[in-house]
Amino acid sequence: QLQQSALLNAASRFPIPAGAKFSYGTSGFRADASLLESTLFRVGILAALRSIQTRSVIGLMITASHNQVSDNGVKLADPSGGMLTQSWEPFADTLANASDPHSLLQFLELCFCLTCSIHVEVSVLVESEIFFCLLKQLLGDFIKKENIILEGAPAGEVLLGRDTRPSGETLHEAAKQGITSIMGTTASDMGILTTPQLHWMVRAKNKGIEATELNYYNQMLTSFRCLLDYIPQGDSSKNVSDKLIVDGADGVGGAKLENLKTLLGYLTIDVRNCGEGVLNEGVGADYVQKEKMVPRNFGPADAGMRCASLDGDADRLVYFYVISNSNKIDLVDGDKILSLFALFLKEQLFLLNGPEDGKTNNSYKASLGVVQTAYANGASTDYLKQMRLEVVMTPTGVKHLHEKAADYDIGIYFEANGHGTVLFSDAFLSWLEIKNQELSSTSKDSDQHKAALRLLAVSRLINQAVGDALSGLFLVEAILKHMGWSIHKWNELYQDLPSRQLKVKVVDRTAVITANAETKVVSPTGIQEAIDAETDKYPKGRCFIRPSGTEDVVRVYAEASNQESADDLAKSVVRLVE
Ligand code: NG1
Ligand code: ZN
Repeated sequence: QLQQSALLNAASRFPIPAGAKFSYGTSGFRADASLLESTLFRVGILAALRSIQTRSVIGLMITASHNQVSDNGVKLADPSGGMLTQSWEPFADTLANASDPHSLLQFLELCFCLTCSIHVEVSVLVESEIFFCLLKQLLGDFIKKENIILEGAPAGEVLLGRDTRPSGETLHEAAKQGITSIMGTTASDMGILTTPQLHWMVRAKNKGIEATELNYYNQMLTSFRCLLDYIPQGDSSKNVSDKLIVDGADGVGGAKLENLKTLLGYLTIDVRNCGEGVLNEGVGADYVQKEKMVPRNFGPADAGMRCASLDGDADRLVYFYVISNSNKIDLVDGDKILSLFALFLKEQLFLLNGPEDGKTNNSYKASLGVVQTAYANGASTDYLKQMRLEVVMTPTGVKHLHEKAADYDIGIYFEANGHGTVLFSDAFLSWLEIKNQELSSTSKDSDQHKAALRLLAVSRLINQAVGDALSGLFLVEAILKHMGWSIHKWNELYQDLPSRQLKVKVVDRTAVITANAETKVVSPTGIQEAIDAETDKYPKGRCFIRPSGTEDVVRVYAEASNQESADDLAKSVVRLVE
């Protein structure tokens, strides 16, 4: 049974703000923090139901990532630690918006394909009077539709995390009330965390692993040190500077890294923007990637040094170096991180296959794939293909990339903005564990054995649940040391095509519908032909538009052989959209 009185009492404290419309987009709900209490309460309810249905622990993260400090947001982590299953997103939308009869009706239609009689009945109800009844009915119907058996089901558990935004505390309280109003579901407060830490904890807890922050750090640092232990002997790694400067975006990631940095052995990290300034303002991975300018507290004195930037909730990572005598940077973005990881992992797979590839009794042909979106720089895609890697394109949003990457034994995905990770299949990992044991008795410390150890270490270092700036950073650092590469050498893998990204405020962004991994507009008609005609005017021109999933805008991306052309192409397509 739903605890009706608790639910109704709590619901009355979180009315929906007038005129607000919420949509569970690329990364959950996001809005000005002052509008979000009712949403957090309802997402809390949804998380509790998901936990009961899956009989697993669910995560609820309160963050608006790289957006301004006055914004906030919420997203759910499913039992695997990945994003909430897409089939529940419409329920999240309807629940978050369910004070008006129209959205309730949509929900009911979704559930039962209802008849006109109910249509009339619902539409005559007056909003203010029926709020409680709607919420109750909504949940009741939803519970039936999703076959959530409440009776006899163990109580649910939801892990709650939040970033450093001041609004996080109040929103956390609203979410907790929503969670605990469903059948004694527990809300476990994990405190202030990076988004990937919470996803990691959900995954760990559901696998029976201790889901503490300390355990997260231990696993990361042990595998980082293991990778350093197996760096090839020689001079080249000695040429890699031991110093790294990190921009923490004045968010949660910088503070976490600050705690870790004394435990790193060879690497000396200078963490700046740890929370003393305004979150994401002139700092952070999004700013660095989009503006290509030095973040606050960086300047000409840092010229040439290896620098990295995290976003506000530390699930994005980009590298850069300051160009001499300027405030401009050379960006080493998610595409280059992906390329670095792909080269390293391909090399390890090659070594692992060993001299007798295919002839041993215990061989395994592991598949390796890389996943990108249309925002990946065209030069990166060309480069990856030249390296004979299998490249797949998906729509924007981690859930799409993650799902594709999971098709491979080793699937690497990255968005150009620095969100990505490496996934290992269970089948490959089980085989690798056995192979490693075999090699440690037959050919300990051979190239093949070291490759097995490195691959196992990467699978433990890199977050298997979601893109993670901290674990990504440690993997980059270990690989650069392994390769003996400076950031400059890494950046020379290929040269980015000049690009420009712009956004257009529109009345209704959902009017733009795309296909082919967002590279073609199918509606409104005629616009794609106009974009093609513009693009054809520029050598190496490429351009696409898509509705943002996190902001009320349509995004325009253009690429061309020089910066002026990329700018012109983007601007002319903006005019087409306006
Ligand atoms: P939208 O607003 O849907 O473009 C942005 C990023 C995504 C992803 C999400 C979640 C770009 C162009 N888009 O989504 O890649 O990171 O935010 O944070 O960077
Ligand atoms: Zn983020």
